[in-house]
Amino acid sequence: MAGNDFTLAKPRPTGPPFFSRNQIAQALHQVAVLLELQGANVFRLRSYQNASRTLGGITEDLGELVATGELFDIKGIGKGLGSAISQAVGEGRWPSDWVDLHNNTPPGLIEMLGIPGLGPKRIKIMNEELGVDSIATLRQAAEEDAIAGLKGFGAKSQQKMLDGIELLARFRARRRLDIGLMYGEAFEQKIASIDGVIKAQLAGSARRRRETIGDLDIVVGVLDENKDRVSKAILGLPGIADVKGAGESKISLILDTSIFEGGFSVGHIDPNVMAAIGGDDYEQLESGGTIDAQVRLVTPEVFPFTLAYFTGSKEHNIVMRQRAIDRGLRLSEFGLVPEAEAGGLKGMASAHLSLPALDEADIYRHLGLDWVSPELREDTGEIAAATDKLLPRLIVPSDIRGALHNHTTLSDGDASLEQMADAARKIGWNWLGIADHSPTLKIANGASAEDLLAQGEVIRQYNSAWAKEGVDFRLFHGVESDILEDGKLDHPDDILAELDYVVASVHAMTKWKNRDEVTNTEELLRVIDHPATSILGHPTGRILQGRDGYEVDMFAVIEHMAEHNAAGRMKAVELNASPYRLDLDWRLCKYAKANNVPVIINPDAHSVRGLADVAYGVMAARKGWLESDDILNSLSGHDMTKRLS
Ligand code: DGT
Ligand code: CA
Ligand code: CA
Ligand code: ZN
Repeated sequence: MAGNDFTLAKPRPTGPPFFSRNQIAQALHQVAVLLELQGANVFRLRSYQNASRTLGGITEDLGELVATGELFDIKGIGKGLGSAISQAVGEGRWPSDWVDLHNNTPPGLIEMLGIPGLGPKRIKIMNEELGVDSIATLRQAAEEDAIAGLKGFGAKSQQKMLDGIELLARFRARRRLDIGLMYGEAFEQKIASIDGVIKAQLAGSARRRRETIGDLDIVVGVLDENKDRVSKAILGLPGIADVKGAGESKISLILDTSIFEGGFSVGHIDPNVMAAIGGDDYEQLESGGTIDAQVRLVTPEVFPFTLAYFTGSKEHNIVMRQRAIDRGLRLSEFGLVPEAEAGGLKGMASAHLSLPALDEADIYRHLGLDWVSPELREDTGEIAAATDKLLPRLIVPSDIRGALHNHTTLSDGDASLEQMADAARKIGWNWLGIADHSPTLKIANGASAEDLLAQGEVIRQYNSAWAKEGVDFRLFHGVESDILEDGKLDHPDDILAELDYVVASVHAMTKWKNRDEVTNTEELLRVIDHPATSILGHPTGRILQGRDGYEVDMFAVIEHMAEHNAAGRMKAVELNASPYRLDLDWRLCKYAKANNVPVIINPDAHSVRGLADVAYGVMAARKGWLESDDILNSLSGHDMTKRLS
């Protein structure tokens, strides 16, 4: 069951302790689930559930609790479970009845547990009543409408299962950028700290900052004589769920969440997003996921070539290779070899004939090019720009001086206005915009006009106090207004006129997704025409790996915004920086830039921690070729005041 989270973890090679607290808690939870699938006694499975929860919450070191025997003193850990856990942690052997339970449960039933919203109890019922024994047979039964008729199920839960199956399939195929980077950076660091490793660097789509990642590619620089030892050390790292192949200079494996020492958490998800991706089980689904990784071990001389090759993209590589051919050179992952000298030699055997390169920039220089930032390597004009020395000066995180779309406890945020302002100042921002939800969005506790105006009064007080104290920081007051029927905004016009700005957003996704592109586009154009609208929030409503956006002609939308801007009316398009959204898509950033439509990178923060999401927006904006002048975030508070007036 490679790649499935529902297995007993392998012991660490160096123990005791052979398993972490997390792994034991996970194993107990799984036993409880498997017992429930088998219809075991409720009390029995509850004791496993409780023990799992208890261990999940303790702060003491589990290895020590086992070593001293104090484990048995913990409430809810009886004699039986205590010995089972001690054996696992102390000797690296799982109890045989746990192993049997895993081995004797049909794999198809375990596979179904991965579907969000579907638990063991209902799997058991469907198995007994309809003979459903895998995801495939479940889908078939649901499509034949057989599930809806079962007692206690219904058409709604049948549809939810179909949606869950689709979500799971997407989710197994790719992971979001934030998750991929979390794995990738943890793995890169662990490899880098192995003795004998000269350099370890993440390549592939993660280095190019694609919005989703298929697998991780890591290039490791190591001397030939250390290769074997380093390979072995990599295979012994924690977090490896399975090894798919291990050759002399190439290792393929599967990582799971035990790579994260501090545990795994997906952070705050706002209720809209949560609703779109299958509810409460989401965190569990996410933390159960895995990611594939491919490691290449090469000598330091070859490292830059291998790094460039495995950074890709494939399309970029093809153009690069052709450019080399035009110059009588042969470019590969092993080097840049003059055709005339290579003769019949290929691959690693020709590496010693390569033109030298200390880093990637040398490779590009050999081909008459400026070094191309990895985000741009998608064959969308970067080679031509690198030839003509016209590559953009991409934005950097320190260009960000503030952001305009953030929530507080007035709607569905976790932090107060004061906490958000403090946090923004602490990270060195010069200003912060607050845009809580409008009344129509009940799921997000949209604020009334009265509360909104009161919030504005508080903001004015803060601003004048700061001005008096000589503090160079200010708050802007906005709203995230729902787009209603006929391109109208939530709140009456006179209320909206009181604000510094309005983020206009679609949240009625079902309605918008059931409509055609023309209708949706026209509606957006109308809302852009509304004099109060200053920013179009998360313009397509997509949730990465969750749901596609509604159909809309974003080119027409951007062109329409361009007309307003040309006439002196500021209409900015949001690049929502939440890693669940990254909407505006990076592919459209360049179009906004070409049309002089300003982009605002907004974290859509629902907590103090959420402000940090702006980093993903910066990655996407870089990928979209944006420079400091193209984004509103780079303005000073003083200039922002002028832009919004
Ligand atoms: P992913 O994993 O689907 O998110 O995307 P990548 O770009 O990481 O793709 P992956 O992992 O299949 O391969 C890593 C890089 O290796 C890719 O970006 C470019 C290079 N590469 C792989 N296959 C080919 C190929 O057939 N031709 C060329 N020129 N380059 C390739
Ligand atoms: Ca990859
Ligand atoms: Ca790969
Ligand atoms: Zn929103």
